[in-house]
Amino acid sequence: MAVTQKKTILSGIQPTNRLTLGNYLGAIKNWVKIQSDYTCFFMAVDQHAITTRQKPEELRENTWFAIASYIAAGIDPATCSLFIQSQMPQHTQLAWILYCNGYMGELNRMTQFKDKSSKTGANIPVGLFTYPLLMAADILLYDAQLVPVGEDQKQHVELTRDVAQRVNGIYGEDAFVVPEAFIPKVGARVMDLQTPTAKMSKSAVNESGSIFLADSADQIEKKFKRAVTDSGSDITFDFNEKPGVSNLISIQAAITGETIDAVVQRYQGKQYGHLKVETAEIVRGELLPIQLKTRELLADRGELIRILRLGAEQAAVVADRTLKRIYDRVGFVRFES
Ligand code: ATP
Ligand code: LTN
Repeated sequence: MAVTQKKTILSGIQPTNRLTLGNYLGAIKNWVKIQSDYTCFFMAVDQHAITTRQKPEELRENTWFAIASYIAAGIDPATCSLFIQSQMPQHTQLAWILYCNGYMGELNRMTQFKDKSSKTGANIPVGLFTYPLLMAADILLYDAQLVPVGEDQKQHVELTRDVAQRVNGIYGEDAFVVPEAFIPKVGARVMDLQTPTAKMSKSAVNESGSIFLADSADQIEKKFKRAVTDSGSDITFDFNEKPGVSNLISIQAAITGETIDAVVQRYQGKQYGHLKVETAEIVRGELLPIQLKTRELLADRGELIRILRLGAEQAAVVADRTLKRIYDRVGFVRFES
């Protein structure tokens, strides 16, 4: 009987703040759904996080929180490798080789770099510029075929493909596995509740537009009640005409698993107020068990450490293999130990 090997997926979130509903619906919930079909690597990318200034104590706490949230949301540490990026030195080792094969011009075209560097003032950290190549290293190190990310990260995965193909052209076709972005259909883009034309983000200046996974029931209710809606009173789905209303509809669909049309149907003849209150209820119901489990896990660091040690060990098997392969291809002297 032919043994079909599972494909490998890898993804990560920056622990730059407490995670948001956007991170959950755009990333983690999707990971949970697909985890049994793939060999999975999920991490907290703390090295990416320091491309913007972080307070050390907050970064550490947010990193623990991210890992606890993954598990609380349903990532199974017995079948997925869960780890923290900075605990795997192989990522920056491979990144150096990619820095020598990526081009200034292609990094300059990255929209996230343009956005973030426009906000730093005159002193733009080098890491903000080279960031996509560290992300490429994260992905290529594990021979990942699929990279589950939101729309906003597609450009970085495209860059990873370009660099991987370039390296393969120079050092041999099987140096790297060329990955693909894997973008969920529903819930791919959760928008800010106050500015529904911008994506919900952990580091938004106005926190009332973001739902954090740690928000209380009361905070969730208040934020949805104050959510910006649109002119008119009909509940229809159209991100150009009605971004606020459409955002609430798509949040509901992402949680309940209904189609957008089914949610719209449920609101025929109802008002914006109903939509807001019920979206808050649905979000609260989804987050409550995750919050309880996260708290439990954070109170037991010993268990989290056990999970992370195991994840790092599993990850190291693949990462070391790739790094050796690439070191040999590039021409670095290596002694077998
Ligand atoms: P920051 O505000 O620090 O830039 P962020 O909240 O945008 O962070 P990232 O760490 O950049 O989040 O993203 C982690 C993952 O979550 C990515 O796969 C990203 O596509 C997804 N994601 C982030 N925000 C959203 C959102 N609003 N809607 C859907 N997916 C999102
Ligand atoms: N750049 C991504 C986070 C990230 C990532 C990765 C995602 C870093 N390395 C590897 C997928 C695979 C972000 O900001 N969301």
